[in-house]
Amino acid sequence: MNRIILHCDLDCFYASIEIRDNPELLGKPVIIGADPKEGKGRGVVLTCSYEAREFGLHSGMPISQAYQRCPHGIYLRPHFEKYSKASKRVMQIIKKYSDKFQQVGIDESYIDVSNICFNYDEVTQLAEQIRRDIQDNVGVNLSVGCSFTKSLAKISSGIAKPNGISILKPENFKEKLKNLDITRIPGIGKKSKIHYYKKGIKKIGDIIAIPPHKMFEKFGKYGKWVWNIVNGFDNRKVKEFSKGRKSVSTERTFFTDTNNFNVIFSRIEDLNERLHDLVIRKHITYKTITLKIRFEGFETFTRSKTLPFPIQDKKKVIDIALKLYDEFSNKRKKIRLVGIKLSNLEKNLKVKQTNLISYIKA
Ligand code: TTP
Ligand code: MG
Repeated sequence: MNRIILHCDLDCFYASIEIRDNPELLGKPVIIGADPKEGKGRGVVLTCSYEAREFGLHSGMPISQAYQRCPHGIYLRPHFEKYSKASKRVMQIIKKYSDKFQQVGIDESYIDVSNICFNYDEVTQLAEQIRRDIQDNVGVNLSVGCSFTKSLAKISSGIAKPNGISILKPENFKEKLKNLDITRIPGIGKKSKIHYYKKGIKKIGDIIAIPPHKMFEKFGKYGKWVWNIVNGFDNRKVKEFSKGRKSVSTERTFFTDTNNFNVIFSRIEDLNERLHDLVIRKHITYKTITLKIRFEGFETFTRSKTLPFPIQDKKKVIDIALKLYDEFSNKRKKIRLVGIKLSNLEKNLKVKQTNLISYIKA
């Protein structure tokens, strides 16, 4: 019997919380991120409502560009504490439905319900129940994707969005995927798609059809991984790496507050070295990299990046940490503390220090 895995992901999470708390925003283009300052603002869009997405807005877009495309949008600053509280509540609720539960981001989780549901009607009922539970108790929309592997469940939740359920069964998943654009695959974004397009690969069907060794020749290890997942080969289990340990992190306070980039950079490198001594020794891979910054006066912020699949790559962490650092638009303030956290951990005895995701631009 195939496994049955659900991937649960909230719709436009930060924006949904703001809309929940101010229903007048419902149905409007709501953008969460930096202050656009009438098009002159710095920083990025963290997320936006589906109405805003119709204007081409998306997470990571410079806020100035978002403003050009959607000047009448409602631009709000984030309230991270509120989101963190809602996230904890959502995860508590989802966890009730299965012991095999794995949180993978602030608003994303997998549950394995193979021992709970025996056919796809039952799966649909269960997914509806979870969605109602979240709506009644947290007041936001959850989309649920179901399939027999984690990666197909994740692609499926993308199909389900917004506010729906989608099921990819062993007997129909190839048919349902074949006409979708390759950017539906986790990890293939706007930049890496160009690479695939150049070699004639545009639809998921193009990947399904190609012999696997060709994918390896053309796109390396990541290409082979992509071939495997769209053909239904992904044995990864829904399980936390360890009940006790969900992340590894380290942080340091500066002797005196500083905004000297070289000092900050070398401290980030030190922290990264120390974390990698540990993760290499313990054969730990991670998917999420978080940078913590405390400014003078104790204002503390974190920024995270979650990759589509686990890595153990010291250099990549530095690259990502620097990009995250760039997102702090308030560079004039001096910094008191920096920290790095690696989370979404998995144990992998075979892990090598290689850059498995060289095709993904972070
Ligand atoms: P996502 O689940 O990727 O996006 P989303 O929930 O906003 O929208 P979707 O309906 O497509 O799932 O991310 C969850 C939250 O994480 C998002 O609301 C804001 C935050 N986030 C960032 O801060 N930076 C980012 O680059 C992304 C992608 C998300
Ligand atoms: Mg989401």
